[in-house]
Amino acid sequence: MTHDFFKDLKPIQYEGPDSNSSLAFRHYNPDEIILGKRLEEHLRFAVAYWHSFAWEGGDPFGGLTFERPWHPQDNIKNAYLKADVAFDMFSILGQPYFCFHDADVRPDQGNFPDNLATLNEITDYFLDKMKNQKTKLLWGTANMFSHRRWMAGASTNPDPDIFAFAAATVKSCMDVTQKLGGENYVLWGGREGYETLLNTDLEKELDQMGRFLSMVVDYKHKIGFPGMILVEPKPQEPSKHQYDFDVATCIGFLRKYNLENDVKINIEQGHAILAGHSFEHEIALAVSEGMLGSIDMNRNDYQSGWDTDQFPNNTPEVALAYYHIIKGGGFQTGGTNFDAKLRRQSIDAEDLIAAHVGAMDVFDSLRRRRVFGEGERFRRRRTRTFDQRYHGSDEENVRYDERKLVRGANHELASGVCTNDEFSFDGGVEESGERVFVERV
Ligand code: XLS
Ligand code: NI
Ligand code: NI
Repeated sequence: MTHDFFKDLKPIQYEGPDSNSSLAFRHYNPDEIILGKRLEEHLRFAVAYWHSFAWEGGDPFGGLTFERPWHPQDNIKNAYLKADVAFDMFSILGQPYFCFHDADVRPDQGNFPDNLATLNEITDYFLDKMKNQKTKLLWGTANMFSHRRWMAGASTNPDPDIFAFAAATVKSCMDVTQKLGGENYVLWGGREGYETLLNTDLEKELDQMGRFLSMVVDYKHKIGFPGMILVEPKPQEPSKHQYDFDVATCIGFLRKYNLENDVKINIEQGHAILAGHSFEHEIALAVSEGMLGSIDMNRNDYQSGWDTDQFPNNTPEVALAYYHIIKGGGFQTGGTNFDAKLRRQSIDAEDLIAAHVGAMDVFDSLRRRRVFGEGERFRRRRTRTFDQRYHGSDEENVRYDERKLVRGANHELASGVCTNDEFSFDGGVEESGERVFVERV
């Protein structure tokens, strides 16, 4: 340990389901082999630097509650101290990854050259630490929403100087992400949106955002960054309306600007809820379109209408979501980032560790094959009429035969079966004496 913040906490171990300790894993055993792979490699957990170390416990009604030794965060000395404590925590928790924004790790000195110099300095310090412990970087990103310069947006800002500032900022963050071997680069556009349509030209702003993202992709190729570029949807907050509303909107946007091969999606549970979707809906859609990148695994309180960024604590919800991820072939460059914060009265150092340990244990469901087996059975059963009649009997390798489908539909129409309002036609499959109907869509 480089600092006494965590006192004598020892690295967290797997103790099994009978353990009473909140500082031991009861269900998450990183070395357990599930579906041919270590659990740690399936889940690829990451700690978010911002909520764990930069957030001071404030909410809209009150300021900091945490009073950490590295506060105030306006000087480089405390940035070093914060880095020491962060990497101490990573070695206690043992999670494989972390994520950070530029603004989390260096003080803000109000101008680009000084901020760049301290960003480079601190990330060199990270690099040294990463040589001595196993923690890797899942993704880097730029905070282009907190400072007052971003009040009217970053890439969609009407001031060209701010657009240029945003471009330089992302370049600097991609450079340090590459230096640290980051596996992805994320863009979340909290201020890329609008407050009122009375002063906003949607077409112009979306083109500007498309141009910006194309520059990011060009730069990725220029420097040979091997990682994936990810965008993170969120429907609103802080903007009244954000352009990256949800997975479907992002896919449409990426296709419009021909970016769908270079950019994938980072899905956050809380943002899915804010958009009026379930988390698994967003994941299943991204998987089915080949667009799943990574996960921010922080949930919202269903009674609050904002991003509460809680650690996951709902086992069935996680089971349904990760069923789709595993079914889709699992993470490639992505992982499970806890973009989650403590409750503001959880001020003890060990709460930081206990919150992550509890969250990691919630992924228990992955160890239950039944979830996966049954999910598949139900899904196949729903489409079996189509599969058997039009796709052939090989369910693993279905091929859609449109001509056959049209011929079938014509036959049904001609034979007058299609008269019922409730059912568009009689599916006609006899199976153990049971008639199967296809519901009208
Ligand atoms: C905010 C976002 C943010 C991104 C990274 O709601 O979730 O934390 O993940 O900028
Ligand atoms: Ni997030
Ligand atoms: Ni969020």
